[in-house]
Amino acid sequence: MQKTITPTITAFERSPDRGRGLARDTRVRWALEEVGQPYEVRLVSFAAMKEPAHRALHPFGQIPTYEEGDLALFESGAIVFHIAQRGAGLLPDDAHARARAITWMFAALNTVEPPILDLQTTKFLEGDKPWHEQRLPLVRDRIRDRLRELSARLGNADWLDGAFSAGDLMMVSVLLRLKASGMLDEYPNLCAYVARGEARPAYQRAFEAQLAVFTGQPPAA
Ligand SMILES: N[C@@H](CCC(=O)N[C@@H](CS)C(=O)NCC(=O)O)C(=O)O
Repeated sequence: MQKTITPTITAFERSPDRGRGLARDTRVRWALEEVGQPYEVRLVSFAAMKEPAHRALHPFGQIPTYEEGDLALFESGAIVFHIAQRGAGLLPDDAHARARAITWMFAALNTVEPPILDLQTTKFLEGDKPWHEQRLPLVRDRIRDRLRELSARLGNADWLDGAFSAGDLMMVSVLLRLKASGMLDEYPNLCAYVARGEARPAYQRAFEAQLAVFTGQPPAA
């Protein structure tokens, strides 16, 4: 990165996913690891996230946030984009390739993530509703539509558009939310794509760091 200020991000003090890496600080940690930028983490409780001090950083009272000197950002997409612009390795130099990588970041967040989040909402927040069982297959089908289309585009390629980029980082992060559902297994090339992302040393470091918050153990050296 161009600046030497060590950024500080926020993460859950108690991660509801029990350290499975699904909270959105993981994608930010991953981006920081990819560009080799050291960072600090401030852990916040659910109560503190809703306090004015945190809302000054994040109007919606959520994590992650990112502070670097007098710059404060929220929204994981904006944060990863900022990191990718400052560091090397997440956005190609060629202007068109760079614009396409950014397009994939938006596609991950705006087109692929929403139906996946909908599945989590219906599972965890609407399970007691009388219409839950009818809604579930509809939500799953909307996810399948996106997975089928993404799988067709990826084909046999390693990454979505040439070399690994912030677009892949975001897409893999989004798809990881589906792992436990088994839905990814229907698309072997997407499974392999996600596995390639998870195998990256930068991802592993990010995963271990967020897990350490949950276990209380320092990340393995
Ligand atoms: N669109 C936001 C979503 C942020 C978000 O939903 N954060 C979750 C953790 S992954 C959160 O803070 N949830 C607690 C809450 O909303 O109270 C982003 O990408 O950063």
